[in-house]
Amino acid sequence: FSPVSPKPPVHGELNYQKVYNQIADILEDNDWDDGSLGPIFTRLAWHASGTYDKATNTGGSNGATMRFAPESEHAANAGLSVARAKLEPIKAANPEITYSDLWSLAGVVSIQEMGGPTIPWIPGRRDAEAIAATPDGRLPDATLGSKHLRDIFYRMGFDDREIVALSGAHALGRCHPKNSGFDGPWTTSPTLVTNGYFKELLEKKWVEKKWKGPKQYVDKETGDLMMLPTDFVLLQDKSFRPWVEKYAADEKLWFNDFASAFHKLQELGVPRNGSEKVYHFKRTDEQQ
Ligand code: DDH
Repeated sequence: FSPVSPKPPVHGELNYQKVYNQIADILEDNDWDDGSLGPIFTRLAWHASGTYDKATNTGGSNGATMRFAPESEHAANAGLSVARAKLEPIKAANPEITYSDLWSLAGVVSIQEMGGPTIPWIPGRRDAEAIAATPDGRLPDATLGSKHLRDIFYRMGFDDREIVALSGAHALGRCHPKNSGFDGPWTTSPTLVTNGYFKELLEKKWVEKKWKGPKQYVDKETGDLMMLPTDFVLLQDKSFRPWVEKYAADEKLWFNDFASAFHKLQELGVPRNGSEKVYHFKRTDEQQ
């Protein structure tokens, strides 16, 4: 007999590894783009968080206000309704999880399952009403330069190294003319998290695409890969470029920096007291 009884299960405490696995199960989708919802889930998690403003402590992943117009209709969020809709069955199966936790968890699942680093994750975000949404213009505009990049990311509390580290997420996915006006993938493996974005940036010869669409770059050799003006800026700016070179040469360094920066991104504006449990999820292929 032990006087200490086992801790009773806390009502509503979710098995987050189970939710992780449920999201992992729906990632593969042969009807979607390159066969995975991982890139668009990553983008949803980023856009939910990237509205943060440190000076006013507004925006960020706490709230999931992109559920509502007008934030859902901000130009930067075009196309993300697909990601939100694809996560609805997971929300229905786990009604206790908030949308804000679900979207940020989907970002973690996607990055890990696509071969990226482990991203520490903390639950506890609370959903808010539309009134808490931030005004349009907080996410980066792909047509602008390094001053704009710094304005946007310094506002969230990131430095130059973190800006470059986060930009490496463009190893994933592609631009869709109907969403953003831009066209094409950044790398030849858009469903794998690799340092390929930095390698392509440095190694390919980039030329302006000749078309009626917005200014973007294509690789001269094949014309299959693309860079946005904001991607190209990382090569031109003397404080950004050294990090492009370091990350292209050392994937492990980038994985570490990316994991820290993505975790930080998802924590922006989330009230914490320091005693929260930090989760490190197992990838599905580590669970067999
Ligand atoms: Fe991005 N991104 N992003 N991005 N992003 C687009 C797609 C994806 C910018 C513009 C675009 C980050 C930073 C920037 C992902 C992740 C991240 C598209 C194309 C545009 C445009 C959308 C479409 O047409 O469907 C700009 C500008 C910046 C910047 O200035 C830094 C960051 C920090 C991340 C991140 O996750 C940490 C991902 C993933 C995609 C691919 C989505 C998809 O559907 O595929």
